[in-house]
Amino acid sequence: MIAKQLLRAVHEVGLTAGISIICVATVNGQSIRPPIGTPLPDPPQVVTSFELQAINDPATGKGAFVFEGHEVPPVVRAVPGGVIQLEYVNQMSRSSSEVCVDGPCTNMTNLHFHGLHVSPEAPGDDVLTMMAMPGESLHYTVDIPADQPPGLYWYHTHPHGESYQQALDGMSGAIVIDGMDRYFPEIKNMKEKILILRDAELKEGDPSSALLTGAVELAPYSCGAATGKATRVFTVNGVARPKIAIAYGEKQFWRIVNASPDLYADLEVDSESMTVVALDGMPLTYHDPKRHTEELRHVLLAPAGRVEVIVKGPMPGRATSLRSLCVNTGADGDPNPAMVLADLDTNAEEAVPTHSLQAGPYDKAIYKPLPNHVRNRLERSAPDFTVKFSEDKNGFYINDRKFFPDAEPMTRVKVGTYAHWRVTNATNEIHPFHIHQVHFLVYGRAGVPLRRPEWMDTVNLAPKESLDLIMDFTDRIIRGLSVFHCHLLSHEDKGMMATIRFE
Ligand SMILES: [Cu+2]
Repeated sequence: MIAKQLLRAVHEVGLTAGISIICVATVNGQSIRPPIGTPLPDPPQVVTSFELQAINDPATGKGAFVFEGHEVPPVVRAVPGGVIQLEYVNQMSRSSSEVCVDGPCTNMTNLHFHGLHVSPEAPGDDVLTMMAMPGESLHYTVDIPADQPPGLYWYHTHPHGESYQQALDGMSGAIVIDGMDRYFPEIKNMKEKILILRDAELKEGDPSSALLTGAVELAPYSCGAATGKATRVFTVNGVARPKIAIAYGEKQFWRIVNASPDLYADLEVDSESMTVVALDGMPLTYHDPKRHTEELRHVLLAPAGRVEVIVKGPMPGRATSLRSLCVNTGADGDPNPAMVLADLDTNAEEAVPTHSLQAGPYDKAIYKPLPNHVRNRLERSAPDFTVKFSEDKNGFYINDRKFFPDAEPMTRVKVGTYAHWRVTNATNEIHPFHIHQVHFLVYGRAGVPLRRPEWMDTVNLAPKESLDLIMDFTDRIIRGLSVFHCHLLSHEDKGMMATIRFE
């Protein structure tokens, strides 16, 4: 109730002032607060050739991306078979006010193109040797294969030891590989909305933090086994609880990425199921032409996860919101309470005209069924490789080792093959497993087949859970040294990452 009153007050202040941005920038350590309750902004879009600058925001000192003079990272739109050309200029300061794992952040930075089946070597999706210190630049040429599944991907920085802080500051953006309508022609006539979930930090005793928690109706009670207070809420395209314009009964195509370094989103639209068409950029039908969409009441998006859904506008008189439900992160996990992410608003104006889907160069949908004999063989075989996540007071480990850049690769795999991997979580908190450049089929839990196997590039592991995966190493372009890691980026920074050689 109080939350609703607060939100109303916020709206009224905004209306009276004739402006939409409420909270004011303050100096001396207080951050600039995101706008609350305004229409969902549509991020700018670029088609594959552009310059991006990394800076420190002059008011807050936080890391930020600048594109065409504004601190709004663009959505990169590309097609299968296309190329992303990106000049990445590090203009961050040489002395940082932010603290990373090993002391003050050095502001080194680079980029990862999360989920794309591209080369892990320079000048592509290389997070190991490509690194820009302040004053330096990197030129990326990312060749996208012709059979890249069309869908939602994203780019974010990946400097080991500083990934968490840069992701938390919002140094990330969406990538859309066009052509989803080849698989689901019905989306061609729908408005597309790209929703990027990031974080706004809460500070004890800070009045604008109270406004934020009220606005998103942050659940005051702890949930699950985690203890302590939530320190963050989600924003959507930089706004806390934006309004998403949608007409009664109108179907829209929403592409949602969780760009938080460590908050989980268990997404639900009130009183409606969501029609899921793709997970982690992968159309559900990509490996199975007979499969179409999936009606789900809620979808868990681990940090870095994406989902693409068809959402229907609410019936008259029914207030409908997009929410994140409570996520039980485990006894050693961080609190991840329920909150409202956005409101579906049948009266709201579109913030700016939405763009239409771009057609790819290919007429037909490409499918890549997993051969039955391969699947049967791998599912019955012992794992080719096991990943064990563990932690203690000194750090976070994969197979009892902390990441060390000069170490021998933890594993080597043959390009052109599929492999059975088992990922296990020996800790009392959840961790999302991610491997660069590769999608995998999550098909079993503790040796028992899952009812609904899914292809993903980031999968959550519950405490003490063990999952069986079929890794797709068949893309010939993916060759060289790469990494797999926990996508709770503070864990990655503290060692939960390892190298793999595709050879
Ligand atoms: Cu982790």
